[in-house]
Amino acid sequence: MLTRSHLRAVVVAFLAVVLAVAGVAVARTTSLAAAAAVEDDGTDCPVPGSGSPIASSRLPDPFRKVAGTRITSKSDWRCRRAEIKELAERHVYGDKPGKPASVTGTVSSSGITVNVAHNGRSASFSASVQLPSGTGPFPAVIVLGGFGADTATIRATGAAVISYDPLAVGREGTPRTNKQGAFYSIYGATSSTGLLAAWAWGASRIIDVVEQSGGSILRADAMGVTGCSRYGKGAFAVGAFDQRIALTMPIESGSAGVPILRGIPGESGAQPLSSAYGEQPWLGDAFSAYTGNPSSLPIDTHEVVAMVAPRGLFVMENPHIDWLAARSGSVAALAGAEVYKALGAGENITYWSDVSDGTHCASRSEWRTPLQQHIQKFLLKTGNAAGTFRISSRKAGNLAEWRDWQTPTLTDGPTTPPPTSQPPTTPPPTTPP
Ligand code: MCU
Repeated sequence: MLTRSHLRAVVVAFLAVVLAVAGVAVARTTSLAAAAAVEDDGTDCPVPGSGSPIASSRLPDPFRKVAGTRITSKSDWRCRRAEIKELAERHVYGDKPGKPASVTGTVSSSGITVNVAHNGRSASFSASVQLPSGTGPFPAVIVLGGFGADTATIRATGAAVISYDPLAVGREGTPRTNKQGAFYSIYGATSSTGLLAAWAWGASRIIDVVEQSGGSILRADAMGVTGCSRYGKGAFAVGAFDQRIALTMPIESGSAGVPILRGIPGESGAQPLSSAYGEQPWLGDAFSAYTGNPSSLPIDTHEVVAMVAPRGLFVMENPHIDWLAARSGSVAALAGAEVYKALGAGENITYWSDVSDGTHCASRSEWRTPLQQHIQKFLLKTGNAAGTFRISSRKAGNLAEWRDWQTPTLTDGPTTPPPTSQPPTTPPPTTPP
């Protein structure tokens, strides 16, 4: 007979199961948003060396592997991302080498020094630090260049600001055959790597030093990045290429930043690809093959957006200046968001071009609150603001015009391993004649 105490025990057990399941769900959501503990968690992935030019005016399918089949599970994304990273380096940015043989340095409450040595060459650079009030260790936002992001807005949330001058790592104004700065002192002045990948490499070395510092002042596991204009291009590359970055916030990045490369030739007034390639050596030398025909690129920037997934991404764009290619920017974010959604992380991407002030890199009241909410959600872990798309009607791209693929429903579990080939069954003995 079912007594009252039996009933109570059943209810308690049921509640325990419900709470445990909910706990797992919460843990999963949190871990989805979390940054990885390493710069690149796909170094063990098989990456086919093809990635030859294609011919497609539509955006390549981010879910289709180089070998031809589509991924089916969320866990497949890790190695698909590794393929995209390889294509992005080979065709767009140039190679971003991993951690050099020696990275040393210091972190203090006012600055970070970085010393790098590799293959008998060495270089150093530094960044300044401004702490928020309160007691550390603090999360930190790496701010590239001197304009765009309002550092007081960042510090008011309780995060530190690391002011990083990327020009010390990859100088502007040099010919491609004689690139300068800390990166090129190590990898050579004729390296085919463009400035954006060099800047990204420098930011990764700053994070190495913060990691090695033991975390008493700054936390390496709660890092964000931002920058405006050319430094928005840089911030986007920093976040895409280092999975320790928990929050990426490119501002008004324009051509060679977030906007889809295929969209730029058809977007009236947008900075042409030849100009983005030629104004400064921002992109890798290999991109010269594509300035006139981005349709043959085996990749586009929606997949660079997807490289950030499932980590926090807040893309800010200005629809008042044609040169900034905000329509192509909205398509990159919309298409990249399909990967976020497939990974169950649709809440982690925000795109915002609905702003009133047309000044480039202005300090905008519209972005102040979402910027702080993003820092709270992804760095301080005290908020959970929803991801939003606020696309200005001035420059609203239409994703349907740009894709011929649909977003798959990815399974949660690991992929079913391909059937292992069975040893041939021994044929029955033939009766001798
Ligand atoms: C949007 O970023 C660039 C743009 O690509 C360049 O053509 C222009 O010269 O400078 C912009 C910028 O960095 O402005 C501060």
